[in-house]
Amino acid sequence: MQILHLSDTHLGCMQFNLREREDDVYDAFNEAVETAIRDKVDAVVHSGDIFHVPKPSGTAMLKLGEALKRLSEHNIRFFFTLGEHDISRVRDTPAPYVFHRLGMATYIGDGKPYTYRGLTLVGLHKHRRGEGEQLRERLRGITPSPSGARSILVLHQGLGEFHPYAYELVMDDLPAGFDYYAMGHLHDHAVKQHSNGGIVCYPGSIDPTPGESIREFRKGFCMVDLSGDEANVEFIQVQSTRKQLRYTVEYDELDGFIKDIEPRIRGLQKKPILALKVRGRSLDGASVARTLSRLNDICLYYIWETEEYGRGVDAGRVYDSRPDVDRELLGLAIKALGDEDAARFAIDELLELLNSNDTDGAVDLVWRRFEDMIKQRQ
Ligand SMILES: [Mn+2]
Repeated sequence: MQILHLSDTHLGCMQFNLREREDDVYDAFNEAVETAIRDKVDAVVHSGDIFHVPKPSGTAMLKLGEALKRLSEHNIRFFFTLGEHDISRVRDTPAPYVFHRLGMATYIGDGKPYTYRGLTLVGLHKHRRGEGEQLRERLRGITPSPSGARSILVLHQGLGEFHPYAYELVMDDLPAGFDYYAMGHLHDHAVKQHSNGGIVCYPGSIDPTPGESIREFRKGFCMVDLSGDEANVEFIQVQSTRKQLRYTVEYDELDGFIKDIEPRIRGLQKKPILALKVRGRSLDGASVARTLSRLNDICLYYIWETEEYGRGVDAGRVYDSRPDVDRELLGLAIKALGDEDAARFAIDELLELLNSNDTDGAVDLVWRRFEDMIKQRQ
């Protein structure tokens, strides 16, 4: 029994608003599908965030539909749960669920066990932070296959042991006895063995999404062999990936730097994306821009910032790693509201809707939250 596990495909997502970046995501997705077919896996398991938005474009829908058709021609079943990107805050049929209803894929986010070629699959759809208690309650009701057959649990949640502040669960909340915990939500690949013996694995996103900074990365999916005593996981890196590179360059050496990297960049199969920090004294922005314009031909997209010595860091400096703005914002909200749960609700859920001008969704969410609070007090 072998499965291909992938997650966070975010079909339809378009980093930097570039059509090429949308196509990159489809390329990566198709690569996973073709690998499943070539390696004759029994099933593909998707742990959620199939689409980037709850109302995906026709093209994104078509790409999923075509993939499902290819897989079914090779007798490979596609099982999935839903991530927060798939679920609309206003009541509607989630887009991936359409394929379940048409018999082209199997939704397993309802907590019921599914048996397939001797394997038991159970999953839950994404539960938001405010629903943590309901989620843990539902997990307590889930048990692996009693027959000793292989079983896997499919979830789209953050785990505290993998991500120190964006999580709803810890490993101890996971019901024991599953051979493999097919996780989605975190976009970096990570795998750990649970103290109960099972393997807990995030394949990560298949390509960088708009929230991820420009940096070098490894994106891919997992081949999971369940025929031995223990699940055996192999991470397969996507080959069609467009490289993203980050450099810090001295102003004086900028010209030489571009001459240096040009042949390397031309050797790549796809034009890369570049983030540059140019450091020096008495920087002339216009001259930097002129020099860098030579990158237009060889890069799909580049950004640059300057840092003037002696003047500290300019306001628009490029961070070496992703700044922890989320954490800062959350800290301030907790201070203001005096309650962590309320702060997480405000930042993670309400703010997101209000930012996209979804007032109806925000009102609906506040009502649901209010009803939940009343229920909890009864
Ligand atoms: Mn995601």
